[in-house]
Amino acid sequence: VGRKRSLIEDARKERASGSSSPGPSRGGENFVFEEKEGTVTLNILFALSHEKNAGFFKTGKVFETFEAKLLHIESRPGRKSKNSGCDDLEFFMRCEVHISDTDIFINSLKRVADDVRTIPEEKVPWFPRKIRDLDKCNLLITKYDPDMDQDHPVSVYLSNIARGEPLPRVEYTPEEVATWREVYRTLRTIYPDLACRQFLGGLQQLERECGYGEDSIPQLREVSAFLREKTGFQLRPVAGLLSARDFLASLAFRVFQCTQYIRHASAPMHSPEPDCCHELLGHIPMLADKEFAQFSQEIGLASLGASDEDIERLSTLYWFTVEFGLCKQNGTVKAYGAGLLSSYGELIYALSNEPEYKPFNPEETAIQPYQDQTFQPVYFVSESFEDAKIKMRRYSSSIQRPFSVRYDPFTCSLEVLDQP
Ligand code: HBI
Ligand code: NLE
Ligand code: FE
Repeated sequence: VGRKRSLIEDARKERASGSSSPGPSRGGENFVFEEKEGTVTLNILFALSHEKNAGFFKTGKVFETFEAKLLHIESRPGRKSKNSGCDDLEFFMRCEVHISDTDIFINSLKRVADDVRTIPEEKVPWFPRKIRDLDKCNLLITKYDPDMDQDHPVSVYLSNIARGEPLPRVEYTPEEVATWREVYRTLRTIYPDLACRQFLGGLQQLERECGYGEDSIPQLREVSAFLREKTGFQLRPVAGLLSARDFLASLAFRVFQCTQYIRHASAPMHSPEPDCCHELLGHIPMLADKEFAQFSQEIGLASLGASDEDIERLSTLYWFTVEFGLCKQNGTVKAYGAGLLSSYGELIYALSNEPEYKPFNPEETAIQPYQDQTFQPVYFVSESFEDAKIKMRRYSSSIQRPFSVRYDPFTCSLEVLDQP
């Protein structure tokens, strides 16, 4: 406490002598944000030149003295090091301090470090700009529980888009192929009555051109090549559930993240989590349709840099359309959602008169609570694909973002245009 007092005194003297600008009280000229319970969060950048190298520990003392709660720390070679060859470092620290200490804290840092600056909070969450940035999404897997499937080992491969590696082949066991056969055979009998036209068309092409059938589990490598020719979508193997933000972002690049393992043999008719039956039978035939591919990409584009709340709403919309959507065709209701088309149990149930139907309307659908463990109690019915696409576009354009994005298919990258 004594030390803190003397630092504060020093800083006060400095301020009184006019060597640092006074500024208004709370935070002064510094960027402060997230004010809560008397503390503020600061993003601080500073450099330590070669001569002041021991200075890092002095800055640590300042943090200690002001009881700054460190939230994040990063270092990188400083700007000066490039020109002069000296090995200075730049530090980025995010921390919480008491509101009333803000100015003094920063002035104290200025005494031991160079180029001390506070920088405003990033208003826009990070998002991939180039297709190769999707490789950075590897580590953000949530909910993946390796203990879940002990008698059912999962080989996890993550391929790297940037390196253009061929998609890994998986040797499925005879038991796994038997599960696939059962799923394929039972679903295949009910598709003609219950699946939408686009799905049936896609599946037929896959059977003709891509070796789809009950005897073997198609490999992502072949399926990805097939899809690229049809709609430009490509597949990327993934070990389990990604965060909704990462998952949706990949759609913006026409990349679909696919699991490669198969559901447990004891429950072939429904799996709460995605598996290769779900991806290959539910999603792939739909992604071979141009209009649906476009619809999927547009959800992805709308998600880039969106707030957490908007991501939540978009993933709910994704859920009730791409996963569990129903649409009218020739006066009857058909399934186009992948979660339905890969689950014999839920496909029959969704098109029975048990569940509730509501008309698809993005504003309302986006806030419908859902659960992912068993059948949905409510489904949303679109008048047609075209109708769903138009409504979704209108909804997406109402999402507030300080920029707009345009996808350049030639470079597989985004043009981000600032909007003041
Ligand atoms: N991750 N691998 C994978 N597959 C999904 O279908 C998936 C996901 N993460 C999030 C997610 N789906 C849902 O939140 C969607 O509603 C976006
Ligand atoms: N319920 C689906 C199935 O059994 O195939 C999977 C849904 C994944 C969201
Ligand atoms: Fe899915």
